[in-house]
Amino acid sequence: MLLQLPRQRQLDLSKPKVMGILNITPDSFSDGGRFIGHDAALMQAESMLKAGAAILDIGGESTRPGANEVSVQQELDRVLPVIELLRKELDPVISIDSCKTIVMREAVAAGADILNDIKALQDEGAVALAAELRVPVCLMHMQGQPRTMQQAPVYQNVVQEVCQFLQQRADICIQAGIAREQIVLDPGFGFGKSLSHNYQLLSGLSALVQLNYPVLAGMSRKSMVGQLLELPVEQRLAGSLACATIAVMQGARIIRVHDVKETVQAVAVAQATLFGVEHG
Ligand code: 7PM
Repeated sequence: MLLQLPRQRQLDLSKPKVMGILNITPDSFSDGGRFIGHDAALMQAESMLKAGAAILDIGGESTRPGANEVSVQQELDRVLPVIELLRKELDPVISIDSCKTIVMREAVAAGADILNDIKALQDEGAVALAAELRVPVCLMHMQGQPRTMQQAPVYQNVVQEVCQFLQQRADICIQAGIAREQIVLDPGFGFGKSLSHNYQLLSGLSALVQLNYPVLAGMSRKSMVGQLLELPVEQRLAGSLACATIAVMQGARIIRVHDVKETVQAVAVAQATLFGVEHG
């Protein structure tokens, strides 16, 4: 399980890795002035890498559940300067969280290594672009559209349906020339799923792992933690760590989180349980 990144680099997923979330939105680094914002993004990136993040996921908040649409130009203006800055200053592995083909293309040109698409490359031209760019892709499952998906999600068997969808998308990608080894699958926790659906998916995550692609799981601070425990977003760390641990124990290889330092510790415990300890 070795993802081939641009510029002759690789990401080894034989052991689970932590992906740190770096949201580039006006309110996440609120200041009005772009330079202070970029400074704050750089500092947060530096701290996540120091805490052990293997990947930084950069998003311009285009597709958050219930969120307002962001224009392509706005998204480009938000993410491109930060990608260039990170590439120059820290040279981390960067994924671009976007479903817009223009943003994907420009982000990779600016230095992004991985495409993270919550629409699983279903937009016009996205599969062909990923094949052309030869970068790894994360395909995520979502039922419905971001603005309305949480209204009444319905499944007969959520684990089976998510696996079926992701297997189909992976097949389409491979047919279009994307290397099998460059595909990561993600069940899309919270994207068109009820609380019960989310826990059925977490419980059955090993079924997705068995499709034989690296699996990414993103549950950090999500409502599957908050709704269950009746806690606001700033008190969801312990629940999120439990989710991360349970996912890694079933074979997930990338855990997408806000709280990198704590998650790296939880993942290390799960990893030692699964694979043993190296020394001592
Ligand atoms: C509001 C609600 C704000 C939800 C942000 C979110 C995933 C992702 C997101 C995921 C992959 C968040 C989500 N979630 N990409 N992007 N997998 N691959 O909590 O689960 O960050 S946005």
